Amino acid sequence: MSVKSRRSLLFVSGALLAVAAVAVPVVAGTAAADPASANQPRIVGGEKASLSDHPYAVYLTDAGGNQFCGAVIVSSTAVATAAHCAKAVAKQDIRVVAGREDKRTTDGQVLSVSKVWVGQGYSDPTKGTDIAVLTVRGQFDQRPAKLPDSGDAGLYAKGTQATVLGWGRIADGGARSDYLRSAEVPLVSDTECKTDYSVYDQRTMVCAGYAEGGVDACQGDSGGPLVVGDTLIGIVSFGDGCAKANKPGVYTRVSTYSDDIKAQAKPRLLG
Ligand code: 4AZ
Repeated sequence: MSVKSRRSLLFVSGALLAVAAVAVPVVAGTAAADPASANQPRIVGGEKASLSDHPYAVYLTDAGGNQFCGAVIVSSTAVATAAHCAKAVAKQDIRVVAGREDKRTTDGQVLSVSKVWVGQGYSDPTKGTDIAVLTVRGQFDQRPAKLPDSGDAGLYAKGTQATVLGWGRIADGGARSDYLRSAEVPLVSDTECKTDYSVYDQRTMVCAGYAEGGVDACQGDSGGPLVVGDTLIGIVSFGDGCAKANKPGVYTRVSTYSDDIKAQAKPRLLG
């Protein structure tokens, strides 16, 4: 979520208002020269993506079918998402939509949620541990993303090109994207991200984006995947606006939570 919208979100109690505040996409934006839009995400790029390349990309809706976040399949019965997404809507109202590239269709599956696990100690995206696992009723038809293991530290090297995926708003103040979109963003070093964000914590977060801005995740992409190949390395968490120079997207560092995610993702007899 955006640093600036976070404060207002804390005072919103209604689920629908929370959805509206959380909800907006994957953007490739430019820091607009137009002063009227300089402070808002300006989505000028990114591209339509295919679920045949990224079948594990899913989105979350409320009971009314309004998309409010992304998520990613991690087993036949579970998705990972951001903790701030899991907490935005009551468990009984969360739906996981899988196998649907275009929100206007009825393709794929809509599954309800039987269990919500939130990372231990989570309080706020800027304090880290913005991770949750939702167990669904039923089983996904799509294959899961891979989780990083201890041998995958190299995936987090500065400059690694990663892919962020999501369904979100793609025009300044406009409607969210009907289609899944993707953008390629390079990973940023811990030292650089710490200069960009004083709250940056290299144990629980990782940053991606160009110093000049222009390509980024944005509101509504929260909870969605940042992948290298089919390996999930990040979960969209927060940022200062979207696609601004020296304000890369901040993602939950999935490798820190691989064991927790695996434990939660195990198919259970009951659930
Ligand atoms: C959000 O509000 C959000 N530019 C997600 C990602 C970013 C900013 C805001 C990163 O969901």
